[in-house]
Amino acid sequence: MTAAHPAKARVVVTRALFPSHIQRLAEHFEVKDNQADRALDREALARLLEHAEGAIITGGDRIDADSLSLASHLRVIASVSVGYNHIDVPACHARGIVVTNTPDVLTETTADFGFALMMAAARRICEGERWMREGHWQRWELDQMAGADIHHTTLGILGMGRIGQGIARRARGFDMKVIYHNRRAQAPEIERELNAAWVSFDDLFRRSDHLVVVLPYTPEAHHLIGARELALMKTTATLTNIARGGIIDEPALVAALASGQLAAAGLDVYEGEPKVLPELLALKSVALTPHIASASRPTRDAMANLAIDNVIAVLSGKPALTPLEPD
Ligand code: 8YV
Repeated sequence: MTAAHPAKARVVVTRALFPSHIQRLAEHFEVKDNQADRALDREALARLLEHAEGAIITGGDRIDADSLSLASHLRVIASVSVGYNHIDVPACHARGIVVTNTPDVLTETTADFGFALMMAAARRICEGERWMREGHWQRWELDQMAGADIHHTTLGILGMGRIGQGIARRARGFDMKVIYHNRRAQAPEIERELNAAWVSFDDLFRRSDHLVVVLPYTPEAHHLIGARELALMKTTATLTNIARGGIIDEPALVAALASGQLAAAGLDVYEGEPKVLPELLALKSVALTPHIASASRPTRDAMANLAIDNVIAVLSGKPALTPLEPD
């Protein structure tokens, strides 16, 4: 008599992944994918999780007590993101569900993009491109699209974590002075390596020529940057956000840009994304991108593979590679 094969564990995927990811998952699990990338409302998400033992989700999927209400078999939720503000981690842990994210694999790619968006805002690259496409270019002018310099200026980093450090390392090549603010200063050897100095929150706003926001989004970080902070900034300064939209009070940012209180902004994230404030869309001095800081093909591939590795580990009784620990 041949032994019956144990049934494969059931894994659901909320968004389309690369075909190679689905193939990999199918070698191990019974997979319910979403390669058609159908939008899932909260009820559909809860129903999808109902029979699953593992789930691969992304930053757009809100996981809380409601979406977990039917999920009595779920053992692991692997998010294809480093940020996890969309997940009620304590609610998952209370149900014995391991939660994982994708740190490290996206650090360098995201730091590249933060630097690029900061440069685009300062040097008016998006504005110039749009203006050319609109057919405005007739002749050279001395002050045409004249923006701010990057080299030999002061870069401010709000949130000197892994990605912030990646941006600071890039700044060395541009001879920038680097200042940063975190609740706690980094170890002296890290500060030395990055040639970066801790400054107070207000000083970061006062002294930065280019301020890049790379802070995790927590309740304390909600609208951390509003009219008061923007008023501290130099009128020649730029503000770039690659963290989460909710960290900046967007109407206050619009007002600061419109009044000339701030020279330019680079935004990859928005509080109500994918909806964007019409006032932001109308402003020339903002470089806008659709939440793509981690979007290089190799990095998105690595992020999804890390999520898959986490699901394989947990569902085969091993520790997750990158678990989110209870606070
Ligand atoms: C993702 C991100 O693209 O990792 C993050 O936290 O913001 C981006 O890299 C996004 O969250 C989709 O899951």
